[in-house]
Amino acid sequence: MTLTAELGAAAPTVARYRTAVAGGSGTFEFNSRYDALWSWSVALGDLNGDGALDVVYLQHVTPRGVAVRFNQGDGTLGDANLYGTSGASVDVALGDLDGDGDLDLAVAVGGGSEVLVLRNEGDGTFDDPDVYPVEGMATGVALGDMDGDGDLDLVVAGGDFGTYVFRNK
Ligand SMILES: [Ca+2]
Ligand SMILES: [Ca+2]
Ligand SMILES: [Ca+2]
Repeated sequence: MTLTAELGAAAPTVARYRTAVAGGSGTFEFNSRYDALWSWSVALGDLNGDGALDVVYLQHVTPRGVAVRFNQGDGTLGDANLYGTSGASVDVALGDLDGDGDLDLAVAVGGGSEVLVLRNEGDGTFDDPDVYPVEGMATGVALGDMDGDGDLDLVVAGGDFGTYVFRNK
């Protein structure tokens, strides 16, 4: 399945695992580095719909937040757009959570004991997040259609307090 076809499909998509379309040896050489303050967790997805994979990572220390760097089309990345978080965020997952065809973000904020959902405005920018509190620390987040109704649900690792499932309404 090509990236374009996958992102254009009506079915919910989670941009975490992909199959290479051609070749590759499975060994790597360093290419480039971009400045960040304690970069933590990383995910790829085409957030602005231009066909090129963009990069999302979490900036773990002040100024804390969710950082988005758009792919310039040649694999190089532009400046970071930073969306602030109250506490230190530790994990991010991408998927179309509101079914409008663009990739949204789910972020586990360990320092704030909450999960944030940032809905894509369509161009890879994000308004204020929806906040879902959990007990203890949120330590990980994953997206998938848990109840088989066609939309992506939210599963959160909550440290000592267990694992939480949030069903998409
Ligand atoms: Ca893009
Ligand atoms: Ca969306
Ligand atoms: Ca569902």
